[in-house]
Amino acid sequence: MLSEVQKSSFVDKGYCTVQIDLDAKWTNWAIDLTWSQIDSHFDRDDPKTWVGEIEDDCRSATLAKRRGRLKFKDNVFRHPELIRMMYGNGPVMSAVRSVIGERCVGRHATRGLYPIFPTPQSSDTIKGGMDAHPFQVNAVLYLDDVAEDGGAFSVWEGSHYIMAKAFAGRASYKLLDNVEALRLEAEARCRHVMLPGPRGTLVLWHHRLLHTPTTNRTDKIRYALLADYYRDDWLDQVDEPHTDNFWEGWPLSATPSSGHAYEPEAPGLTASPAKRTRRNKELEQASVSI
Ligand SMILES: O=C(O)CCC(=O)C(=O)O
Repeated sequence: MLSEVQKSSFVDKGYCTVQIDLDAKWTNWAIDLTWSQIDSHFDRDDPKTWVGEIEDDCRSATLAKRRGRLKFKDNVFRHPELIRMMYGNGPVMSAVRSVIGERCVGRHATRGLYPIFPTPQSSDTIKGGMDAHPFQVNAVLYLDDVAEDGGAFSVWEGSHYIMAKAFAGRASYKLLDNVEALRLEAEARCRHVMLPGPRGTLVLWHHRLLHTPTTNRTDKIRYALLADYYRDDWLDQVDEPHTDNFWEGWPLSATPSSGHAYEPEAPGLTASPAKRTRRNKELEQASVSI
């Protein structure tokens, strides 16, 4: 069950964090499972070998080119223990039900295991992304401690109210052509925050929130398990248009005291690439607690 503060954060900023008491036996097991998917020329005990071409379930590319980010899905996402960690765990389900409601159902697959290897030489450029598949809330669960510069998940606070316009309806999942313009608007108007946290940190974020994993500049791998959640009739709603009530169908509402977390639209507020790069550098240096 989320507190009122966590629920308000989800409504206003589009995300909240929850500390889950996870047995180290299972997080270590999930880290071992991650390693079972990694190309054998990467030696777990020898970081010097963590270079060059590597394949995950999306593509084969050098670690530098993919900025250290790997996604393991096909061989692991239906693993019963991963499903148990995300859909059979009382505190996780209770937190997710606080934002989706009792009609949130467990699923037969997680998104998978998403490690981020150190690539300290990567550029500072940060670009937000949107996901084009059906879900209502995603959860990022850290399997080990994640430092701010250690590949933390990051979001643009309040951007869900802006990025929702990149979809035809409230549950539709095909991106419209306006997505790039909205992304620039959200990056200019919303605060970008990194979300570091100890092992067991669960980040719950709204499906319309602009987000991105960040570069890992430490010497330690970022380990995470991701899973999507939605209510049992979500897929039936894909053709439903937006309504004036952003939170229709959610057990949440914007309160009179809640404000949008982003800057009001101002004439001349633009996001030139130079400004954005400078701002991203500042943000990367700023310390943001969860
Ligand atoms: O690995 C992460 O921290 C997030 C991954 C992500 O943003 C995505 O797959 O949409």
